[in-house]
Amino acid sequence: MPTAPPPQFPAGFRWGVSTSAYQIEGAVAEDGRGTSIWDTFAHSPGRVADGSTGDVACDHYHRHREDVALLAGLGVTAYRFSVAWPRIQPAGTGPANPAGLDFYDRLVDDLLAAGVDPVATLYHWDLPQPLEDAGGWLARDTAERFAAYADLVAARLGDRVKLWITLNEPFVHMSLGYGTGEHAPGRTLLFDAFPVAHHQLLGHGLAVAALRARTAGPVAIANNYSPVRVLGDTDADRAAGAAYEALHNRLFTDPLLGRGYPDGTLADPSVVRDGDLATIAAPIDVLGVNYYNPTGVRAPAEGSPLPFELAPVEGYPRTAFDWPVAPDGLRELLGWLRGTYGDALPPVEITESGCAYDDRPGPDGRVHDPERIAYLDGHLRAVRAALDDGVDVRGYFVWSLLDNWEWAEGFTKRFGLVHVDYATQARTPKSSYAWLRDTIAATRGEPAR
Ligand code: PNW
Repeated sequence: MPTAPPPQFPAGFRWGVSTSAYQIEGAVAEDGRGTSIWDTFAHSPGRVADGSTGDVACDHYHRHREDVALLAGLGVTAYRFSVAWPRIQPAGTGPANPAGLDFYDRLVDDLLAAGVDPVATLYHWDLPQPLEDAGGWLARDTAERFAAYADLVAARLGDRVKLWITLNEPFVHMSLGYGTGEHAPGRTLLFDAFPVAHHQLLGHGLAVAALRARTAGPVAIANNYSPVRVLGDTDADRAAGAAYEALHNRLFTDPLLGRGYPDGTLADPSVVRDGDLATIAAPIDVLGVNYYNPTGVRAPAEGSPLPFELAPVEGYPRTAFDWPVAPDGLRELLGWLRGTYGDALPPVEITESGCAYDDRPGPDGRVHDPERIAYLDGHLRAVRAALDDGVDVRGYFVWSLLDNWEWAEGFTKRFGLVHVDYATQARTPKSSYAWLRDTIAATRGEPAR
């Protein structure tokens, strides 16, 4: 257990937790919600580790008041949730479904009443199935549809949301959803999935314009980043590291910050049309950074279809996901962003950071998760170090408030500060919840060091 006093953060530093719609809401057939690609995928045999689906998940749709009370008790200043596109437009196009907007309207009001700033992500991977049937993110039209949906949400919530996030982790959506097929929609196109990158970024740029027209912002995107550790010291190893860095860290950032696509990625003029890069580079107010771990990269074996090979980074404790616990990687990543993009880098918020452990209530009915406390303590200290390095970090959101439905891992991975018993939906704060509450209280509102 950490014993050193918590680091201090600048006044106004945003303390938050994150969730996403399909992972917590359930109520998939209520109030006119349409089907998403994740409903289809989860209901297809063999796709999810435990055969589970998000049909009920944490039943947050019916229990959101209780969950807002948990946020208030934690003392966070912000809550990052996602809006389910199929609740707003069941078929992905057309007028808004009022009952869908009503749910998020109530959630936003309840958050504000509890003193918690609503941070809304417009897209956390739950594409309306009819849009996938029309080509999904391989189709340019989906970008236009996304902006029209953003407009509908902004028209209703634009007066109260304190930070807008267009897309969550377009890299993971492209690579696991359309590249390797581990996520919905389950397509296996490898590098032929690149148009999915461009159409998501184009959708982001068009949505930024829609949000600017309707709201005072601020506007962000949440990218997943992983510092690259080159394993091996040959030129081929270094070239593999650079190739992976272009794909994971630069493909979704260079064009946002006005540099166009990295060499060797998107050059096809039938995909990238005149004017697109200017749309994508519309200024954003905040760059959301989701960080979990560094990636080990080395030269591929001969005949590999990929220009790199991924390998475990050794020398760290590991989570239940077998991900290394590497807070130094967060400091390294923030330094890399600042060093690579310089003054073009907007202020940063850590929009996800967290870990899965095999948490179960003990004989006392409580969940003791000292590993998660150590994880959060280490990563907060890494953010403090990055601030001292001169990176403008404005907030830190823990993934996640609740144990929830972890995509292809189903219910087998628990990321929450609050334990959920899925049989009863009982919520039990873990010891990390109490630790974070006390840490926020001890650091909140202090003057900058
Ligand atoms: C993120 N990977 O997903 C998501 O934004 C969350 O919805 C998710 O629950 C959380 O991280 C924990 O996994 C990721 O394979 C999924 O590298 C997979 C990967 C990374 C992030």
